Amino acid sequence: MNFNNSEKSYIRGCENLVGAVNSPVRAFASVGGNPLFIDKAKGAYIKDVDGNKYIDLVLSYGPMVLGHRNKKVEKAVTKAIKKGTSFGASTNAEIKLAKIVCDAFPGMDKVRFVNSGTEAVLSAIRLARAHTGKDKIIKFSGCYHGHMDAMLVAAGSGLATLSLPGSKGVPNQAVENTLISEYNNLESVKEHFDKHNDVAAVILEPVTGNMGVIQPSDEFIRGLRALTKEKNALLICDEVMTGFRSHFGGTQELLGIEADITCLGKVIGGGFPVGAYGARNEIMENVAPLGGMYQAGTLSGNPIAMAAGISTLTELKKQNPYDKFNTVAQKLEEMLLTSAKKHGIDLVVNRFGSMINAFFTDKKIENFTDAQTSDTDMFAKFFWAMIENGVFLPPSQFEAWFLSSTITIKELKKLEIAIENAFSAMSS
Ligand code: KE4
Repeated sequence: MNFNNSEKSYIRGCENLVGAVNSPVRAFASVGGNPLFIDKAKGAYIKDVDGNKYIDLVLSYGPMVLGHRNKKVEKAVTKAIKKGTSFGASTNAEIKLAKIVCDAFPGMDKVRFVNSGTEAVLSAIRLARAHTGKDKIIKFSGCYHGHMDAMLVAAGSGLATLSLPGSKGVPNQAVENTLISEYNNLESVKEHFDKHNDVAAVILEPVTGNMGVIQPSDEFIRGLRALTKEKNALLICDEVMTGFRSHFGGTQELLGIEADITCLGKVIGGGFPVGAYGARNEIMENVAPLGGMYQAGTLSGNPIAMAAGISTLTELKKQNPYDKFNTVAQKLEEMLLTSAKKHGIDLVVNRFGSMINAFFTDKKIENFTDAQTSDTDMFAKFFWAMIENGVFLPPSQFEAWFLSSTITIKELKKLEIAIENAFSAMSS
């Protein structure tokens, strides 16, 4: 495969962009080599600037659940653009998307649209503090909730990949109210509540994607819900990645819990910058202009992004691809495990709905410490071997791979061959 044009773009990109990227994970730091530059995409496929074509399991880290250039979404966006792109005033499109989202989440009466998952989380944390009058926030190591100061403590995703414990530029004062627990370990949460009576909220990814895919145990997730209720703390489910990916609504519903505040992003923007946070009325009425908690945004509720979100969720509801996602993910898991076993490679596959990933370890992966036993060098070899075989995976052991509804038997056959070729090359 030739990557000459990507390399030229990388060199040019380094002139005026930091590391030639606008988000660290795109730099391919943890898999080595130079990043790919993408030219275009359609359906289940993406093409780089050298014309190499790949089955896309990155899907923009989640948003492209209908695949690239879905006809209905493209038509809706094109129509919206012809009416103007931004007004700084309310539009009916915001009302329409808000209703679709709130109707999909039993515990959500109102929603506020913002422009990214990070903005959704920082607003949700401010809201939890406003509603409870308390300051402490408990998060879980390995979970990533965007790059707000208070969350950049033992975060997963980019930081885990770069193995930085926090981030430079985050003052101690910004994280002194952030407490860290271990995912799937309820005791580690109880310990904080035993020591602190000013915990405003616990925030978690209801199924993680940022330390690879990890499901909560029933005992953990239900215990966490009960504990937060008992301690008058709010439960914030960060569904930026999981929202609408494994069920038309929140993963929380599949897990049998109801969050107090839910954060959303990715899928609800259909490839455009949209984040959101929502809750029942008594909580959301704290938010300006109704209440004293301030949060604002020039492009919040942007009409083009709303059109993309409305058409994506409308098409998603119509397609209802969730059983198919489970079937495709199960087949992918079987292919990975069968081929890894044949070539004597230690592999664990975790999946939940349309999120799946492989860990190069023989350990059961239930938390970030487990995930870190993965052999990231093996992952890097696998990543490039899959690129050579026409499959684009997220360039990090600590990311989820995503399925879109455009994946068919044809792509599954290609994936099976690619996996077998990759493991065969790695074991020889
Ligand atoms: P954004 O600010 O990147 O839109 O969302 C932050 C965020 C919040 N919560 C969860 C659970 C998330 O997964 C994310 C962002 N996810 C990463 C992928 N691991 C985005 C990819 C990137 O950083 O470039």
